[in-house]
Amino acid sequence: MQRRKFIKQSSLTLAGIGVFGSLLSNNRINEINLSVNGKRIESRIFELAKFGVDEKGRGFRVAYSKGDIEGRAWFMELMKKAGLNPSIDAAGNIIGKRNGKNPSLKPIAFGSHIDMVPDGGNYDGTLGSIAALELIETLNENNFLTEHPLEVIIFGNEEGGTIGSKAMVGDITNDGLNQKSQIGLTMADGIKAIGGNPENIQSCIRKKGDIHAWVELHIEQGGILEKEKIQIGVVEGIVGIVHWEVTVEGFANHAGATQMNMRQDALLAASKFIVAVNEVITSIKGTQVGTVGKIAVQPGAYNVIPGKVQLGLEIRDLNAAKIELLFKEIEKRAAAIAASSKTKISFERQANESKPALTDKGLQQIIDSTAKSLGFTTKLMQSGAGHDSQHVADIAPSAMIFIPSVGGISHSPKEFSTATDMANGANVLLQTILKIDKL
Ligand code: HGY
Ligand code: MN
Ligand code: MN
Repeated sequence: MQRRKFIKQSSLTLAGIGVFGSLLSNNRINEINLSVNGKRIESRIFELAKFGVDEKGRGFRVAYSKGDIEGRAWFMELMKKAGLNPSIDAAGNIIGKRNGKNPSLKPIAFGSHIDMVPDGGNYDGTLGSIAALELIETLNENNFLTEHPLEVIIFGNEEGGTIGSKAMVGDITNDGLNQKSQIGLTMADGIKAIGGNPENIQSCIRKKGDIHAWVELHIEQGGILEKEKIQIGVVEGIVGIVHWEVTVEGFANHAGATQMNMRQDALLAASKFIVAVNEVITSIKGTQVGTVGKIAVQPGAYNVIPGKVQLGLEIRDLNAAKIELLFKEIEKRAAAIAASSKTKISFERQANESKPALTDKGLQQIIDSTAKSLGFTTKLMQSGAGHDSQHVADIAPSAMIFIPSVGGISHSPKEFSTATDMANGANVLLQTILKIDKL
């Protein structure tokens, strides 16, 4: 009995060593069996959402704010625990690195951003960032070593003009650094606040060839995938975005004593301008969009005719020339409105614009075939939202994976994606990275 037991135990032990041994011999696991921990992704989405909540309970982890700094510190702690040895580059981007078997190969990079718009949602950018970390932890837990080194990149200030990714590809200018961020700091001061070094911004630049490939997982932020009941979006192109500060100058005067035909009402002119923007943008076929997203009226009193109005104009399209054409039309309409209302309408183009970018066709195919091999439905589509990927595309083959946004809502506290969709997206990202690694 004793002997039999001993033999039984020893064979189990041997078997154990055999299995354990094979686990240790890198990658004996069939990578297709690797899959992410969906619960951990979801719980971290809710964890990160706690940073930057303002006194009204609104999500306010806006770039360079206290919430952004705290959220980044929390994320970097997790990166440290995952062995990524996180650092912050001169533009404030967080970089985490994992060795591969072959250090001579260029890194495969993935990630996104964790800053948000004011009163925004909990999934825009955070999904791609948390999923990137999840990939590393899944590989760690399975002792899986890729051929290529891996890099997790969390870009700084995506929402305020994709500042970190523009800087990484050498596209940030002094004007861009002096432009005001959402919380009123200049971009340069904001970069300093998150641990960057704007005086030495060039040091963060990556050249063509420095990154083997870049893939970003992101929520769609629109309603197409949900409407067509498709699980995975394969992004083919990302729109260009241009912003203008628009100033309408009239003449502030007494609202009671000034006859209607004697007024230079800046807000009336601004209102006609806003309608004109919508008319110009919708006057031609296509998927272009144009928005006046912010307005400030001076002096802002019942009994004073507005003397000055500041507006924010944004135009987006996959075709940069069409953006210029539409803006020219809007300028013409503005001149006519100014003349008829005896006001002055001027435009100041903002430095931090984004060019349209097509994603890499080869990577699109890998994402598509990977998603299908995991049993998901897919759709090739463009992104109406801007992303860091459109800048990384300047220096490396880049691609994006979308998952559905419930109700097509984003940049809103109502933004939501299901845990299942998030895990689906993260698994497509994981298997895509492993496929790229083997090519
Ligand atoms: O504005 C955008 O399109 C992106 O969410 N930053
Ligand atoms: Mn985003
Ligand atoms: Mn966004």
